[in-house]
Amino acid sequence: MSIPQRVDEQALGLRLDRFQIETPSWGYADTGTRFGKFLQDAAARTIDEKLADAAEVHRYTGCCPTVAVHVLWDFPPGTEPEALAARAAQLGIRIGSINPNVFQDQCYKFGSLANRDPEIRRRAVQHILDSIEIGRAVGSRLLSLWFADGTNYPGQASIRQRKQWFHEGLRAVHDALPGDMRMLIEYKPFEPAFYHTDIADWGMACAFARHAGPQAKVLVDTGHHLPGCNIEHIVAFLIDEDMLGGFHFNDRKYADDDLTMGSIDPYQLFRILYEITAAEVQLGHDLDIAYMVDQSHNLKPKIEAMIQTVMTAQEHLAKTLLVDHAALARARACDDLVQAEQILKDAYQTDVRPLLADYRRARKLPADPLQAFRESGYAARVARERGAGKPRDGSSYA
Ligand code: PSV
Ligand code: MN
Repeated sequence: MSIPQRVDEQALGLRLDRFQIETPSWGYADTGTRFGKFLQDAAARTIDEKLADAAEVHRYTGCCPTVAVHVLWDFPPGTEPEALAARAAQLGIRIGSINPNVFQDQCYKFGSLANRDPEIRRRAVQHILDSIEIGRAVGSRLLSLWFADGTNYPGQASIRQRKQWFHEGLRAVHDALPGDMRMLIEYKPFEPAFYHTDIADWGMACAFARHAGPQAKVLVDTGHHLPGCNIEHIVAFLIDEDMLGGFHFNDRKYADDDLTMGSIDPYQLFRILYEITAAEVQLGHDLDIAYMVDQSHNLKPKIEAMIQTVMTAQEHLAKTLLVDHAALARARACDDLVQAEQILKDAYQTDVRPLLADYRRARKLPADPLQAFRESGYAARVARERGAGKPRDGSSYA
């Protein structure tokens, strides 16, 4: 199916120009499952290498100028945030969202902001406040919060008490935000907690954000939903409440699988992005949403997988920009369900790859970023450099 004549390709290009996607530092490092890690020679070992890899993704795609950082993983003691920001700038990118980590230290075994020990709650808040300072130092305007807090057994703790502790902690964090920094609250139904999770779904995240203050919004990680969940409905609802702050893009088959965006259910990705486009068309302006990838590819080569993700995101946004909104309104006005669905499907089934190739050529980018990266030799070169001293046993490689 070809691009319909009524589509303004210039406007479509300009919307794509404004669709910037943040990639995660942790997506360039060796990762695994709880059963072990399979190492890749080319995987980044340090934050400098992660930044270099992120810069490669931006070089070929032109739409990934920022990198999300995870404070404990990327700022080992002695790291100068300003120096890191300067190194990113030299590579042509910037530090994006700051992700505090109040889940891996031993003290958080029974929770962070919901820990029954006030000293641990205080420590968790302090770490987040320190993360805000890092954000300030690197020029970031996004604090992205995810908590592993929860319980494993009925009776283990008072769910209501823990909720109140969360309100307190998040309010304290919000009070410390600079005026131009936004805080995003991410939810997840389970894992690592297996009975109840303190911020388990969008409604809880939304209530916590509202209670915390006006700079707090909800972050939707597409992998953090139970099977069958209608994610686009959540997205539409949050948009209408002016509470959608950002995404962590990935795909899932079973749980939080961290699979490549659109690899399992591309039509779902289209339906999610369509809700954004529909709202933007109706409102006449872009929504202020942070688009971020949260994927750790255990088996795929990391940079290639990231480029593949970004291209998939652009393709699906482009498809939503082809929807004939006027025809859809007419179909809805006479309850023509078949025609309404067909209008979405026509857009979804259009092959936008030639259009995107032209779009990229016009911006002096490779028409096929993935192919261009593959031909660049970067992966083989860094594999030689980084793979040399790497232990062969994944379990002993931190
Ligand atoms: C948790 O599953 C999560 O989605 C959060 O966003 C973390 O920051 C990220 O993954 C990395 O572990
Ligand atoms: Mn996430």
